[in-house]
Amino acid sequence: MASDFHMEFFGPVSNVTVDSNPPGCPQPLISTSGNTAGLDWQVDCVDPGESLTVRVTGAGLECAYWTRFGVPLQPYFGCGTPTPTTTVTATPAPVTPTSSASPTPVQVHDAAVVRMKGPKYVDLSPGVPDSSGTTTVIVGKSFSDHADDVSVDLAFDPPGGFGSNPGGCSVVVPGATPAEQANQVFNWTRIGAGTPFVNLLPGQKVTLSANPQFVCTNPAAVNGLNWTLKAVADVHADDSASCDTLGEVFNGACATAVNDDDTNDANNSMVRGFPIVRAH
Ligand SMILES: [Ca+2]
Ligand SMILES: [Ca+2]
Ligand SMILES: [Ca+2]
Repeated sequence: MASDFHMEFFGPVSNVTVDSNPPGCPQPLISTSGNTAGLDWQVDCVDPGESLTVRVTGAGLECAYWTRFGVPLQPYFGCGTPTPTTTVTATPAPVTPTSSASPTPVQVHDAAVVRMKGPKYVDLSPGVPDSSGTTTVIVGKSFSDHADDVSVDLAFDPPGGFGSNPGGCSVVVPGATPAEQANQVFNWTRIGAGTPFVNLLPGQKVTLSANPQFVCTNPAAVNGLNWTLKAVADVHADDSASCDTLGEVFNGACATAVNDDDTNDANNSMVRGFPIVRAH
C-alpha cells in the first residue's frame, strides 16, 4: 500500500496534473518545489499493481518513488528517462488490502445536443426524393472541464414508424456508408464535419449540416405524418456500436451506452418530429 508519490526532475516543472488516479483514491494534494513534485492522497489507497498517470510541464523525469505516509518504499524508479508524461506502476510490498477511500469524480464529461433544425415539410410523389431542406444538428459541451471527443448519431424514423414503415420511406444521405444507409442511422459528425468525431473544448459548439433526400415509394399512405429524428451526443465517441440501428436508438440501448460515460444525461439526446409528408 502507498499513500504518496514523489518525483524528481532534471529541471523545474509546473502544471502538475493527474491524468488517471489510482482506483479508489481521492484527488491528491499536489505540491511542486523547484525540481520536485509530490502527490499526497492522505490515505494509503494505492494497492499493489495499481498505476498512476501524471502530466507535467517542464523538465523530464529523473527519479520517482512511492511512499507510505512519508516513508519511501522500494524500489525507486529509474532515472534518465526524460519524458513529459510518465506512467509508473505501484509495486509496494503486498499487504492485506484494507477498505479504500471513496473515489471522487476526477473530471466532468458532458456532451449535449443543443439544437436540431430541419425542413418542416417534404413534398413527395412516389419514388421522387425531396432534398429541398437542410438538416442540422448543433452539438456542444456544456459543463465539461476539459476537451473531449464527441460524436453525434442521427436517426431517421420514417413516417408511421420503422416497424411497419407503411409509406416505404427512407432518407438518402450524401456520404453515408452502406450500413448507415440501410440502418437509417448516420454518424452525423462524419456527414457534417467530415470526421468521425470532433474534439470540443468546454462550452464549444459545432454545427453539423447536410441535405438528406427524403423519399417514399407510397407517400399517399403516410400523407400528413412526420419523420421522427433523434440525435444522440456521445462523449468520447465510443458508443457507436450501441447506437447504429433505429431499434437501439429508440429502445433505450443507445441511451444506456451513452449515459454511462456522460456526467449529465439529460442533454444527451433530442427528438424532433419533422418533416411532415405532403403527398402529391
Ligand atoms: Ca451530456
Ligand atoms: Ca460515450
Ligand atoms: Ca458509454
